[in-house]
Amino acid sequence: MCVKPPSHTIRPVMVGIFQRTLRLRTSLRNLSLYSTVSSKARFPPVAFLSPFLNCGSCRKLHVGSEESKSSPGTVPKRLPFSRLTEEDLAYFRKILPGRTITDPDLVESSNVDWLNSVRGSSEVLLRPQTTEEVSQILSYCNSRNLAVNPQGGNTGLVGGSVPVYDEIILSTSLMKNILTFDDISGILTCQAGCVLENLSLYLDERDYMMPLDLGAKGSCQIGGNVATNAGGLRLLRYGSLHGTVLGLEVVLADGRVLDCLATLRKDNTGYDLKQLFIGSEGTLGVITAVSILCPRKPKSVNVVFLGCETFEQLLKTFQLCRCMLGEILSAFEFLDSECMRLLNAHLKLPNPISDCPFYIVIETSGSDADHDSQKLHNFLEEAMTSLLVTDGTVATEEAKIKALWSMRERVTEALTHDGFTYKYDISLPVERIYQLVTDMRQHLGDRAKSVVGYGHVGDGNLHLNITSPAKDPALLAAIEPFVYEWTANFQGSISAEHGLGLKKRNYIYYSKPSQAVALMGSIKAMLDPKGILNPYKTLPDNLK
Ligand code: FAD
Ligand code: 2HG
Ligand code: ZN
Repeated sequence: MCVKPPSHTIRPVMVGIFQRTLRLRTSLRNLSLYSTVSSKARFPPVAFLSPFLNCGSCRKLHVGSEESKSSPGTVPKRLPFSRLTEEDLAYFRKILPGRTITDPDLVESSNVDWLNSVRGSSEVLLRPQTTEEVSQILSYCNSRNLAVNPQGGNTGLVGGSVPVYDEIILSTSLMKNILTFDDISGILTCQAGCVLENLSLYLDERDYMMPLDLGAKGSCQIGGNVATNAGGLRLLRYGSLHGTVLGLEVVLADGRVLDCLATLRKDNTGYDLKQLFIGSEGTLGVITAVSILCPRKPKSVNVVFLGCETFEQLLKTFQLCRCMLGEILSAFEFLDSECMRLLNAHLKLPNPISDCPFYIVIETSGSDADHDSQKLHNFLEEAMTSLLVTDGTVATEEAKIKALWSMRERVTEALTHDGFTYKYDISLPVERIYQLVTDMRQHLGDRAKSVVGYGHVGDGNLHLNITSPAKDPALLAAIEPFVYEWTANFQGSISAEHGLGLKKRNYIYYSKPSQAVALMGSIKAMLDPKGILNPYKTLPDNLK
């Protein structure tokens, strides 16, 4: 039912549009919720033992525990790294006085991931402040054959940010200095441990902004963002970090410092080595500093929250949006009604419009409020009169913009309250993305508690999340490899933006040919011959 009057957040100019189209909404109530999509299970479920561990209130397993060894295909075996000794600790205390943490209560939070789904058993957390200190740590660990787990804000979603066994945790949290900012070019250089939101606030005061934004901005660090090649909510407009990162400083496994911290837009002197480290998930080097190209802060920002009856209409709205909003479009995100149900139930966030099967968050960013407002007005009028959208609300003030964005950004948080969550981060041709959700629902029947779809429509990136009251191996066996085979069948990627980490490392072959994976193995062997950097992550077990 999409007949609720538009909420108070609609600007006066928009109110008329929504009022005029109330009658259209009523007629839409008779349409079916979903257009027909093939829901035949194309691939039979194959039993699979997962590296996922219990989370939330459920019983936790330790990756390195005896119990975990009963899943040999999935939990990697501990590699023959040295064990930490008192001599090692004495060395670390000498170079990092007061920043070599061994109190188990203090190390605990760095051993467990944000999802509370994987857990290591590291005994030491190192907190360097300078590149030189990182270099000393790695040089020592390499010579001693001690494994190291680089860690930023520990918000990663694929089990890459925490140790699997007793790897030393090297945290960049104290490396939080901004080094330079050029207010002509908009190029920022900073240490890797700067929290994304702090960088955004710093730039905001200077009329600039970060080219990336994500729900974890309050905790994630720029080094972690680069290491995961995080996509987020603004990729549609500002592109990926492969384009906006201009330079990196990286400490290699043996302690050598690779200074590629260029601040140039153009530099074709040989191979672009920094690209290797973007998205390498801490397996090739520790990123210690980043230079990044930042766009000007837009003078006018609008956020629209719309409701649609079908995913086909949502896609048509996307097309219309690109056509009519063009250069001012900065985000086009979606969530389905199941996400809305979880936001209401678990976070008490009320739906800002009437109930619909699909919701869209559109953001425009431009330099002329009147011009942007006129464009948005024309777009909304067209979208409403052509029956593509059935209800909506517009925000121009910061607090309201934030409130509308939270409907999209907080779905991940809402899911953590729904039960044990199986997460899939899939790239597909955009017209296919919701078909995976409907096919999965059909495939699982009532075996799952919730099956929800949301994500970055503009980037063809679906976040398919499935919950169950507790960890459920039978459910998992029904989901995987079905989800990966389905994705591969449409030439999609099994990891659009979160990386592979521990959880997805062995599924890389669904999206990469074996020659490419073998070459990745050669690069790893060249840069980290002893394999001390983030072992058990990203690369499949057969390469180690
Ligand atoms: P961590 O989680 O600490 O580490 C992630 C990986 O990078 C690990 O493999 C780690 O070893 C490595 N690493 C960290 N720092 C370094 C370093 N300095 N050098 C080398 N390796 C390093 N991701 C998206 O792409 N888009 C989103 O929209 C998005 N939204 C999210 C929303 C929420 C609520 C949450 C919890 C996560 C979200 N993520 C998203 C996941 C995303 O990958 C991370 O939030 C972020 O990029 C990781 O940064 P971090 O500092 O927390 O890194
Ligand atoms: C997002 O876009 C993040 O909100 C998280 O990438 C997605 O939790 C997820 O599945
Ligand atoms: Zn995402």
